Amino acid sequence: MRGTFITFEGPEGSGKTTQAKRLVERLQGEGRDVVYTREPGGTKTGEAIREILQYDAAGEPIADECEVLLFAASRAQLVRAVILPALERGAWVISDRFADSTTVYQGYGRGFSVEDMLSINAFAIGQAIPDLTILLDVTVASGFARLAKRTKQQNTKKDRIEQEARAFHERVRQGYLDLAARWPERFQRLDGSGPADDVEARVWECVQHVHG
Ligand code: Z5A
Repeated sequence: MRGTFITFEGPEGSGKTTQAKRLVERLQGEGRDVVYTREPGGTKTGEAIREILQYDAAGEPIADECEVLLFAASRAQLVRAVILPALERGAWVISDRFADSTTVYQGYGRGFSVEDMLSINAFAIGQAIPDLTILLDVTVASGFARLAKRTKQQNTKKDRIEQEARAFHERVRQGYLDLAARWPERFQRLDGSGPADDVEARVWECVQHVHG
């Protein structure tokens, strides 16, 4: 039997990584076969692409069209090398971002045609369509505040897309809300604000519905 594919989406600082990892631990605690992955990345090819995308590792500005295709290339590799094999053996796959990120960041954010982004995603993902997409919704201001705190605590620098203007991130958030309304059977929009334990409880309740 095919496994279960859950993706986490949301604006910066919405708590995707925190909650995706907590869900992995919870499912593993039940003795389930669980694979965690993240985008861009998750394979050797994908992690090399991530370095280019996040920190201009190639040493030149990236054209917006190139950015779209690099995200898609990373995803295509992840799907064939990790996600589909795991689903075929019946595992749970939990992904920290997936195709919807391209639709909102490059479509709504950069201004490319949303339908074009959907076509590129369809080519990249093939049969790897998520069973459930958890949209962790927070305001742009609160997501930014969490990231500012982390940047200060860990002395890290902002990546290329984090540096985009506030209006870009507002379009991204609106894009997610539009996608959640367009595909209500796949998306679950959850309030990502408040303590992480409270958000975790909301996520777990939602996952119970697809629990095999
Ligand atoms: N991107 C794209 O443009 N197109 C694509 O197709 C794809 C991606 C796949 C990936 O960056 C970037 O690529 C991203 C989108 C773009 N751009 N940006 N900007 P990433 O993977 O490095 O970063 P991210 O996905 O945006 O994640 P993030 O910024 O690290 O946030 P998060 O994963 O949603 O949150 P977190 O890491 O779990 O938590 C952030 C901080 O908040 C951290 O210090 C936590 O301890 C804290 N936190 C978490 N939960 C809470 C609660 N509940 N209360 C208080 N504090 C909390």
